[in-house]
Amino acid sequence: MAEESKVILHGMWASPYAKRVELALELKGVPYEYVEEDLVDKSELLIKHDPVRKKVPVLVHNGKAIAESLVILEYIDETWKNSPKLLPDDPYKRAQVRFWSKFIQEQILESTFQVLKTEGEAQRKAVDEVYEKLYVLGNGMKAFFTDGSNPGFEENNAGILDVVFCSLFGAYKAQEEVLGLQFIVPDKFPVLYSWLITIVELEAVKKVAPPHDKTVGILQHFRRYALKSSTAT
Ligand SMILES: N[C@@H](CCC(=O)N[C@@H](CS)C(=O)NCC(=O)O)C(=O)O
Repeated sequence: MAEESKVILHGMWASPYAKRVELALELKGVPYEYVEEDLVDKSELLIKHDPVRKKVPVLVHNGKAIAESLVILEYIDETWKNSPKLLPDDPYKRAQVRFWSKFIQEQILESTFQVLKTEGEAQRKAVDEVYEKLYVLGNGMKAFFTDGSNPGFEENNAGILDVVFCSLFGAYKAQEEVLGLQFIVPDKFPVLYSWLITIVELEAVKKVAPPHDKTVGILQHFRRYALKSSTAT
């Protein structure tokens, strides 16, 4: 454990990016203070700590601020070296974890937002795009898991990839309720499905997961707002 640590996390309960950091701190057993941000009226401290993006999450460790969720996850792993190791020791496996985490962040997350923001034909197209990307991820994970890189089947071997995947699909029941469809369809994506249902059972995940009804509420709100804005333009 790092000595004399004062850790503050600026987050927002529904942010998948902030959830990743909460989950990583929880898995590592790092005590921290949590500051819930109102994203329409951000705190002066958030703006001071992240003047470039002014976004959550920001982790402040002994007065030093770190922004960008994937950067923060690596910082946590390098600072608190106790298990679980969030990144593998082997450089090649580490590179794979970084590659697939970015793939989830840059490709899949954006496409799932499109599904939430559209309806009718546009939504069908967006869903197909998510499925294409999940198919690629599923194949990638099959290869990754079978070479001995276990996904987080236990609290003590969960890593960055588990955290990133879970931050996007951990609330899959709420997503299904709001959208009336499944992203991680068991028959289409068996590896991803068994990975997901295993991760959501981890104690740390249950601890940081927001309540189902609250998540349904914000997804519905976000969807209504996005659909209204698109018909207004
Ligand atoms: N790439 C960033 C994305 C962070 C992000 O987009 N955060 C959103 C909340 S989900 C935010 O703070 N939005 C406020 C704004 O854009 O003003 C990360 O991984 O940390």
